[in-house]
Amino acid sequence: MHELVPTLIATVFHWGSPNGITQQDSNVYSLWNLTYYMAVPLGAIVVGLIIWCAVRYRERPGEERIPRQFQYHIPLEVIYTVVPIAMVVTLFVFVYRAEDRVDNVKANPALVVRVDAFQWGWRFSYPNGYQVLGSVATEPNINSPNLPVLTLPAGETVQINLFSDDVNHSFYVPAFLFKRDAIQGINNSFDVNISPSAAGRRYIGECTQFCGVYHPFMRFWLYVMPKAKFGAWLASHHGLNTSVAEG
Ligand SMILES: [Cu+2]
Repeated sequence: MHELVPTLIATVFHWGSPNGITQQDSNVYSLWNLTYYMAVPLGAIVVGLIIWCAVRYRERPGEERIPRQFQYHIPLEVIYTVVPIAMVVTLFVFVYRAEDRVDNVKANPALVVRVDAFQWGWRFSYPNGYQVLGSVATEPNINSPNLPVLTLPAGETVQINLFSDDVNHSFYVPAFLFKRDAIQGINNSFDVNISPSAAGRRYIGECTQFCGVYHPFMRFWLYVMPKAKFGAWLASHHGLNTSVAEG
């Protein structure tokens, strides 16, 4: 129930998009808006014309006849060829630019975290050797509170180096407005710069690539820590942590 109100607000005000929490997600969010700014008027024109035609040119009683037949209206055909091409080209340019910015990985991030996806769970490895390992229990439960926690600092660039141990998985945090596939043998890297206003909150993350029978249970928490606390937190954590409910 507590999820319902924000979801409704998002549907009304953001065309259904969640609120993003990273610097990178504004690129995706503007693209999302642009699509709707183009699609909604276009849809209104098309549906409006269909309804208008159906009402205006309907067959009235006693009017059974073949109406006048029209074809080859050149200006109209030019318009309905040129306008969609212009829209597709516009979308292509904006998608290309947004992808370019989202894929841009900084040479010197403040923190690099390795994320390994596997059947079925996640391993998060920090530069000091600290690892969080969470795997699906023998009796999986979609509402299990025992999810592995990926703790990240707010307000600085974090690079995620994403790997898969076995089959294809996908790393998805809805609040990032972004997901990336984890593919065996390939290191997929991306940067996130989480907004300081997200600090102290946790967000759900999940695998979005059907990766086997326990795929739906392959979830994790993202916990956003204030930048000032993060260094001390990391320094006090060592070794392998498999008690995953922390955060
Ligand atoms: Cu998976």
